[in-house]
Amino acid sequence: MKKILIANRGEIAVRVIRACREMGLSPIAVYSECDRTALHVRLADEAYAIGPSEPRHSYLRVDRIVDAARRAGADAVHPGYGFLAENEAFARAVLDAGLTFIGPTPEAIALMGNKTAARAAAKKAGVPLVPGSDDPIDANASNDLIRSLAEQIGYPLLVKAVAGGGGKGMRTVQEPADLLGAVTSARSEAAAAFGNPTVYLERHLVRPRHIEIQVLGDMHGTVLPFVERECSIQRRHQKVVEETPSVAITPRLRSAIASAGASVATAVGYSNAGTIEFLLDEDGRFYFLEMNTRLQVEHPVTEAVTGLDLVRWQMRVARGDRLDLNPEALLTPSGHAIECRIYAEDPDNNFLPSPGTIQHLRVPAGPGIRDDSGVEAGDEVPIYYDPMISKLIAWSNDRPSAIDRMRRALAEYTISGIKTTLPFFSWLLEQRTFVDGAFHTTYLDEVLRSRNGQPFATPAPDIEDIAAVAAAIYAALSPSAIARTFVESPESRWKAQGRAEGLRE
Ligand code: MV4
Repeated sequence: MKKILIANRGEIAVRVIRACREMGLSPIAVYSECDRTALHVRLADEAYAIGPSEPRHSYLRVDRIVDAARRAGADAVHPGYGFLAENEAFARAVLDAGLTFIGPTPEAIALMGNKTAARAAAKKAGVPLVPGSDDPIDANASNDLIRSLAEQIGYPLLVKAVAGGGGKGMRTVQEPADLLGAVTSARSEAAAAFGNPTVYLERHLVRPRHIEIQVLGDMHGTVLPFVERECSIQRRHQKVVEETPSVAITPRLRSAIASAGASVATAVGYSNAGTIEFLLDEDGRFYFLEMNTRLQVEHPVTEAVTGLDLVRWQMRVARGDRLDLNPEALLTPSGHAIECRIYAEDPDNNFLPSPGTIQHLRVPAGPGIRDDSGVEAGDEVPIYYDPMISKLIAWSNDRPSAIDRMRRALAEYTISGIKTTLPFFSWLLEQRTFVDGAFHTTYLDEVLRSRNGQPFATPAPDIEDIAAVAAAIYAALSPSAIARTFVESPESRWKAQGRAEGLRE
C-alpha cells in the first residue's frame, strides 16, 4: 500500500491525509467544483476533479471516484464518514477495481445497514435489545398484525425505518389510536429518504443516554473494544458534544458494555473500525441500538484517552496487519476528553447554516488541545455540504479540568466572516446540567426550546468598553450620523452589541 485515495472532503479528508503522511503513504484527494482550492486539495500529493458541487454529482459518484483512483494508480481508498462511507455498492466497486477498501466488507456494511438484520445479529450474539419487532413490517403487513405487534411491545413506542438510522423516518407513538397513522407517515418518509418503506417497532425508552463502543477488527478474527463514548448531547439527532469516559459508566458496566459491543462485531466477522451504539436507561441497563460501519466524527476523544491513532490502525488492519494491542489498555482511559463540533451555523438564528468566507481565524492551541479543522483563513465555507468546519478536542487528567480547558480553548478560538456555534458552546459548558454530567438524549433539545431563542453571544467586557469609546468618537465627529441611525432604525441591544463586536476586526 503506497497511494491512498481519500473519497471525502473537509476535516476528515485532512485527518486521513495526516495519517498517510506519518505512515509514508501518498495521499490523493478528490474534489468537487467548489472545492477545487480547498485545504484537503492543497495538502494532498495529487487531486482529481470528480464533478459539480452538488454531492450527488461528485462525492456520491462511485464511478467517478473509482475512476480517479485508477487514474492515480492508488492502492487503497479511505471513505471517511458520510457520503459513500456506508455504501455497500461503493465498497464493492473499490474491491472490484482491485483496490483495498479501508473499512469493513460490503457484506458487513449491508448487514448493519438493515436495522432489523442488525438487531437479529445482536440478539444472536446474546446482547440485550430494546423490546421490539424482530421482523420488518413490510407493505403486506395487515393492520391487525401491526396492532398486535404493538400490544406485545407496549406503549409508548417508536416506528423506525429498517433502512434508516440517525432518526430519519422515525415516529413516536404514545397510544394505540396513533399507531397506524405513525406507521403510514414513517413509511412514506422512509421511502422518500432511503427508497425503502419498510419499518419496525421498538419500545420508546424515555430519556436514555446514548453510549457507544468503538471497535477495531483485524483480518485474522481479532475484535477489540474501547472505552465508551458518551454522546447524549445532541440537537435534532445531530451530535454536538462527545466525551470519554462517561460519568454514567462504572468500571463494571464498562467491561459489560464493551464486551457486548465486541460480541456484536465478532458475530458478524467485523474488520476495520466500527461503532456499536447503545441506549442506557436510568437503572443502568443498556440496549443495542445500531452499528455504524465507519470511522466516526468523534473518534479523536477515544484517541486522546488511549494514545492510539485510529486512522493509522484502519490502514494497518486493511493491509493485513494484526491488532497486536493490549486489550486492557483500550478499556483503561488515561484522563478525560471532550469534543465540541464547531459548525458554520448561527446559534442565534435557530442554527441556520452560515456559509461564506472566513476572514480571520485564530485557532486555539496549548496543553491538551487538538483542533481538527478543514479550513484556513480566506477559505470559503460552501453551501453544499455539512457545515461542520472543525472539531475542538480538550484532554486533561479529569473531567472538571477538561471542561476548564475546553472553556479556555473556546475563548481563544476566533472565527470571523461567518457565524459559528462557538458562543453556543461557551454557554453550554457553563450549564449546571452539563457540568454535573446529569444529561440524557433529550436534554439539549429541551433546554434550547425553553430558552426561546435568547441569544448566546456575549461580548467580553473589554469589547463593550471599546465599543463605548468608538461610539463616543463617532458621535463627536459626526453627531448627525448618530442621530440618523437611531431615528431610522432603532437597533436591538443585541444587534448593537454585534456591531460593537465587529469593531474588533
Ligand atoms: C430510540 C430512543 C428511545 N427508544 N429508540 C434517535 C436516532 C436513532 N439513532 C435512534 N434514536 C433513538 N432511538 C428507542 N427504542 C431514543 C432515540 C433518540 C436518541 C438516541 C441517541 C441520541 C440522541 C437521541 C435523541 C432523541 C432520540
